[in-house]
Amino acid sequence: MSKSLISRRPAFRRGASPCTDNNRQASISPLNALGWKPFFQQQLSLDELSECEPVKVMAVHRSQIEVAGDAGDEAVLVNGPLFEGAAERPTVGDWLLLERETRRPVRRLDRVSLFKRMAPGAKQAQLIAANVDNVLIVSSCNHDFNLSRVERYLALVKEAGCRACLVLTKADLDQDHEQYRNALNGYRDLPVVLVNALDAESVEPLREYCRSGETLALLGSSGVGKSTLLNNLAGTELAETGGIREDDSKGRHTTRHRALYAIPGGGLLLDSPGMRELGLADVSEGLAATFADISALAAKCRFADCAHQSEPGCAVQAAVDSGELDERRLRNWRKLEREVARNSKTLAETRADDRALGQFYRSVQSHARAHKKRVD
Ligand SMILES: Nc1nc2c(ncn2[C@@H]2O[C@H](COP(=O)(O)OP(=O)(O)O)[C@@H](O)[C@H]2O)c(=O)[nH]1
Ligand SMILES: [Mg+2]
Ligand SMILES: [Zn+2]
Repeated sequence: MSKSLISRRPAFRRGASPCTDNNRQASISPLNALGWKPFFQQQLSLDELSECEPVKVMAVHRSQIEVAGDAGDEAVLVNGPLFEGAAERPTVGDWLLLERETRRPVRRLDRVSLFKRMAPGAKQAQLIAANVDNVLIVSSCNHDFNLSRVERYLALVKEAGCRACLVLTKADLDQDHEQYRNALNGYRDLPVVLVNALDAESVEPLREYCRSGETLALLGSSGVGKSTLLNNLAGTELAETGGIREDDSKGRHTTRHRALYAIPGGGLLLDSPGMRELGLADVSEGLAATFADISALAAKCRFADCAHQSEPGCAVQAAVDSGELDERRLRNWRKLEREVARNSKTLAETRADDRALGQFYRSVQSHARAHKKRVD
């Protein structure tokens, strides 16, 4: 890639760059403010240490990637694979190594965490974000509030090993807060914060999730107030917000692309467009952790292969009967287990197809080479 493909610019989200005075005052290097950690540093060879520079992917567009690093913010144009052997495009939050002189991406560093989803009908998982530390699961105090959806997000968050907090927005519009608190009684390891996302003071408790050097992701349906939260935490209008369309209450998709925003004096915040379907794939452990209570009950069933339907001695059904286990929760666990199994099968088939196709190309190439040698 030639140098002309790279454009360097000053802070692309002005007033909110991690290189702003706020961080300088706290004497945090730009890289550390972006979340650079020993885990990433250890991956660099001696050559790479002298010849390359790490940058963080702040936004991914069709033909360019916005990155930030010690040198400020710049855009890397993408046409074709990002670097030799790159199987996939990087995602927001990824760390890339750029060649210092040419600003050409050399490789992507291993990730601490990765969020991905299966879009409906897709054969491959779509990457959502990498290297996220904390997650705010955002729902509003209205018909959007849905425990089964919270459990879906939790499976994803636990798989990635992130810390999560449930934020219930629009608390100013609904005064019956107790119903939400009661519904969440059983979720002891999930802190719940009710906020008016439009009010700066109200969102203050959420700052502990986006300290300097940390990356916080906002997950939730469209229209629940993710961008509003972001703007209030940043203290400036960084992301566009929009009202919910009255006719279908589906929410206008004002946030069009996924991007990381630097909070002055704090960490990075990921805002993404609402994903109507967050299909789960490769999250077996996260799912087991989210429903650990059901697994614990299942261990007490009389039969090791109990399907928890109508078998005698089923501890899971007994817990439903006694009211200890919510039947909705059991139904959702079954549904998500099936979904994970189905999507994992699709992913495994896609990988096998890709491998077979790769082998086919290699054999065609080697035949062609052998033929050429004979002709020569
Ligand atoms: N009254 C009230 N309105 C809110 C609150 N949070 C968001 N809104 C409004 O809900 C609409 C959607 O918010 P937005 O941040 O764009 O949602 P997003 O799609 O999740 O990013 C906007 O009109 C906001 O002003 C809240 O806590 N209280
Ligand atoms: Mg938004
Ligand atoms: Zn059972």
